[in-house]
Amino acid sequence: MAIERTFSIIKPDATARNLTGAVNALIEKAGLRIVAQKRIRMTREQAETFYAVHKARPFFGELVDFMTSGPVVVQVLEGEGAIAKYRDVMGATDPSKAAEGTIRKVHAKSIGENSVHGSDAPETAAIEIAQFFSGNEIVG
Ligand code: 3AN
Repeated sequence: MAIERTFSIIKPDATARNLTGAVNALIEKAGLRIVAQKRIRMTREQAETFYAVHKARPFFGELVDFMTSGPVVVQVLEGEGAIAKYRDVMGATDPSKAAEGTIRKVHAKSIGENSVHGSDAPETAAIEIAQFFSGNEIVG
C-alpha cells in the first residue's frame, strides 16, 4: 500500500477537554506520523467552505457553530494507507456505534461533538490539506 497523507481536525469538544495529546497518542500508536500541526480558531467562512458538501443537511448551521466555538488543531497525517487507517482509528461518526479503542468511542461526546475529522478519499484529502497548510508547513 502507498504512503498517503490525510487531513485531520481535533475538534473544539476535544480541545476544550485538553485531549490534544490523548488523541495524538492514539494517532501515533496506529503508526501514523503527524507531519504538520497547528492550533487555530476557525472562522465561519473557513468552516462553511470546509463543510460545503453538507450545506443542504439539516445540521449544517449547528456544525458550523460548533466548529467555530473554540480552538481546533488541524493536522496532516502520513503513513501507509493513511486515509483509511485514520478513519479506522477515528471510529464511526456516531460514537455509540464506534468500535472499542477508537478515538470517538473513547473520547467523543455525541454525533455532532465527535472529537475528530478525517478525510474520506485522496481527492478530499488534497483539497482539505491545501485549505489549511502551505507546502513548506508540511515536514515529512
Ligand atoms: P465523518 O466525519 O465521520 O466523515 P460525515 O462526513 O457524515 O461524518 O459528517 C461530517 C460531520 O458532520 C460529522 N463529523 C459530524 O460532526 C457532523 N454530523 C454528521 N451527522 C450529524 C448529525 N446527524 N447531527 C449533527 N451533526 C452531524
